[in-house]
Amino acid sequence: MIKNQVLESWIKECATLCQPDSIVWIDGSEQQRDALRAEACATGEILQLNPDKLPGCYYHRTAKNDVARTEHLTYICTTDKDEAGPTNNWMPPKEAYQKAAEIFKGSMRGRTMYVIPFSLGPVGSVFSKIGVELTDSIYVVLNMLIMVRCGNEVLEVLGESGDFTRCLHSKADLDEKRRLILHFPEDNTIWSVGSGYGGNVLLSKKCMALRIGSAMARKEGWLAEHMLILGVEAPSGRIEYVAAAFPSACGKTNLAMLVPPEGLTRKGYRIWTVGDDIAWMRIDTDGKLWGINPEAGFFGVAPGTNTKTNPNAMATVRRNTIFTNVLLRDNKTVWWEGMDGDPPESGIDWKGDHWTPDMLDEKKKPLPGAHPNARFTAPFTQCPSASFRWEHHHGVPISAVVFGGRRARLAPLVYQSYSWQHGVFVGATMASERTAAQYGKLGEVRRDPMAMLPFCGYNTADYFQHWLLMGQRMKKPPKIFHVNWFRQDEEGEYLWPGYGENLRVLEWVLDRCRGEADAVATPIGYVPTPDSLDLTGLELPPKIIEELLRVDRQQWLAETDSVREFFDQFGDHLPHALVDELDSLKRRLVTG
Ligand code: GTP
Ligand code: SPV
Ligand code: MN
Repeated sequence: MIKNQVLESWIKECATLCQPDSIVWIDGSEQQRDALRAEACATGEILQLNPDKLPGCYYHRTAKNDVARTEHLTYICTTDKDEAGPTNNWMPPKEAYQKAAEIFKGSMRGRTMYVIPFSLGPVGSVFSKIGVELTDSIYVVLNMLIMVRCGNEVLEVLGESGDFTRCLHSKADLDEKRRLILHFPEDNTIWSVGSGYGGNVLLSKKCMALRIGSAMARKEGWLAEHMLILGVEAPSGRIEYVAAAFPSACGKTNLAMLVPPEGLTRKGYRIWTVGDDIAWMRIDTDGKLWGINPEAGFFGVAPGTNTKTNPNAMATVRRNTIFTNVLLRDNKTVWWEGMDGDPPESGIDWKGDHWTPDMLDEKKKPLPGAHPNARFTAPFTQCPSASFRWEHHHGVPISAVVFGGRRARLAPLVYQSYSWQHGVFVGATMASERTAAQYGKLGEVRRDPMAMLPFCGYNTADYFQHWLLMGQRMKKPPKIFHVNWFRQDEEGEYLWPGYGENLRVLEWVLDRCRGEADAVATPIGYVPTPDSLDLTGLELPPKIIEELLRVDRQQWLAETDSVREFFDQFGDHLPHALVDELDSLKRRLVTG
């Protein structure tokens, strides 16, 4: 085995700090995976599900206080506070290392430290980056084995002198007061302690692919984004790719795995899933933007997933899947709110308590059996719509970039920006209602630029500038759009049916990229004419369509005030181009 001295001495250093009883290298073999599963089953860390109904599937429950990313305990640790910017929590590196070391100290006594070498992106591709995660959790190891390419082949590419992101994780005692998720972009290092939940501990995901990744991307001139990538195959056989950024739990996995509604299937449309959460994109020699999905698995939201909303996800999670914080049925299968069929008569809920569907919580609302942020971890290749270009080392060419949020009011179903610069403004000012994917007040509207608010590893204003520069460097930049599947009526009912029907909007988006669909120029951008959307087979009254596409000047003017406030916090860092865009928007809204 090739020895990387820097890796060896870093592992030694971490072992001295955490004091594990032993160190085990993850080689990526089935044999080792089986042994780890058996061990975790023996300790109760995971439970094997019904092997007839859910072969290769396992069940895990996190601690009750540890069920979503903890953004308030997540820090960007740079020497200069300005580098982290006003939207990130910041700690000076020295203080951060010291604070976390106190918690890491001896935290692995009586435990094994697993060494997981992994590659984000196909092993050896120009896009790819290597990381090594050290963890004391078998649950983390088993998830990482699904989520990223792990093991010896990665060490071979790393070689004797290759660089890698140093990811240290310990559950420690899972105490919220002793939990920290720390990023050190200057040292290419991540330290996470005190949690056992997904995005806090699968360090390849949000921590490396986005926070450290975005900082690398700025330096190296590419983009690391919280985006799905999908291919739309048109009746002619032509496939065009769309990258879309929606905040957590706002529909990326669903859109990425979309099944065309009947009307459009008949037309001959087909969807190819390239990625559902993260996109790394570069400008290729043709002057266009190309993207890959750096991951190898899905860590998807379970509640709401069923054979109608997302049949591809349901097919994906039938085997070799880890279910976290869902309801455990008496027959050792799983259930969650919004799954097909009736709720089971009884089961064990995500907290580990006996559950029946008639139980109520303190507010007299039905007591959920699964946590709203319950997740499945499943291999990418099991998805029936998995793109045949998924592992292509050049990735796929991106025709359109789509931003979207969850907004009951204001944002129409879809609109197109006037230019790349305007599109960056649209992304920079997007907002969404808070979901269960992070701690905080549910439903509160917050600005979430490019769906990266919790994931940008440096000053968000500098990130806007980076986006502007990327556009200037491209010969043929993708067109930029904004969508909102979540517009509601006065009763709180969704106006748009969503899910598969969203393809109707993608069709318009791609037609626009080719200059083949009609639109009206409004103050906020191009909005479809009602006839330019193919709504065949959808029984939506014209009044609803009108409402979905309506741009309310007064509401948008109020929005510009809130955007100005949002921009103000960035001071000198904010690119002038975005202030110009805000002024132009206001002018268009006032003068029509
Ligand atoms: P993360 O994994 O947290 O990044 O989430 P995500 O963006 O991948 O969201 P996901 O696709 O898992 O969807 C989250 C929730 O939104 C689920 O409960 C879905 O059922 C719901 N959802 C997704 N698409 C639509 C849609 O078009 N309309 C409506 N009304 N709900 C949707
Ligand atoms: C998200 O919250 O955007 C997720 C889940 O994709 S987590 O991995 O927890 O970040
Ligand atoms: Mn996500």
